[in-house]
Amino acid sequence: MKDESIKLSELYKAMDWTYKNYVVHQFSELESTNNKSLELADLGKIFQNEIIVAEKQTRGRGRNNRNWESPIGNLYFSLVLKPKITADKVHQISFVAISALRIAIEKLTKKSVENKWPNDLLIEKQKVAGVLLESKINQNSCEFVVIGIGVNINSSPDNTIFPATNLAAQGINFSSAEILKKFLDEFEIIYQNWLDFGFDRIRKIWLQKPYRINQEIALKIDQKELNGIFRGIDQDGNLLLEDNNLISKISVADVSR
Ligand code: BT5
Repeated sequence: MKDESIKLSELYKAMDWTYKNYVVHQFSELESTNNKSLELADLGKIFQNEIIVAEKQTRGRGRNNRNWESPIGNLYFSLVLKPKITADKVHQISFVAISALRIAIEKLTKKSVENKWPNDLLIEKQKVAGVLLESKINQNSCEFVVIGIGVNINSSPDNTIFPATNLAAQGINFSSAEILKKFLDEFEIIYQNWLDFGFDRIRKIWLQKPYRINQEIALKIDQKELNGIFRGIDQDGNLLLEDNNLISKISVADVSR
């Protein structure tokens, strides 16, 4: 693993550093840390617990290829994992990651941070971070997972559908390295918990701080809007929406309100 890491840094002029079991490849600019991680993982040139960081991204992505505003000053990284799991469990890792990030930010900042389903973090009801999980599946088993995370540290866009914020605007000052390290501290505990005991533990951690639980929410699914009461998440991370005393399970949507 060490030899390959060195080759990678020579090849791409990345600056490398290590933290615990993790190797961090730090780039000044990339299209997207997820794109680079997916490309390298596919070529077999990046391994479990390696992280790609970029100081800025020129084509940062959210879910469904949406844009993730990525100017210099915020944190953008992707962590590569190779868990021995079946394809149906892969999406659970995004709840593991966002829960670790929430706890990390709460511990560092002493601010209350909420989970907006499925994997956004809110401070004062505004989005401060998001996760984009991507993976390669081969015959129903997972070859690798890329956990992409963006945290707004110094700036946030003001033209988003759901309001955005950043840590500086909330009076909080931490460097991207401090946030990344704290995330890794929390992630290694929660990830191991998930591997050992399954999703139920993660579900409970996620449900410690859900945005608008037992309140009216609006969901966007493609062009349609659904309204109902948010009743939490099920054993697989689906959103539970109550309408007319009926509960529906929603696997893909945006909570727009
Ligand atoms: C997400 O998508 O929230 C996942 C964001 C993941 C970004 C990281 S950065 C490192 C890694 N490399 C990548 O290329 N991506 C990952 P989603 O839930 O689809 O939210 C996207 C929506 O959030 C956009 O359509 C905008 O409305 C809004 N948005 C864009 N940039 C934002 C920002 N910096 N802060 C808050 N909201 C933003």
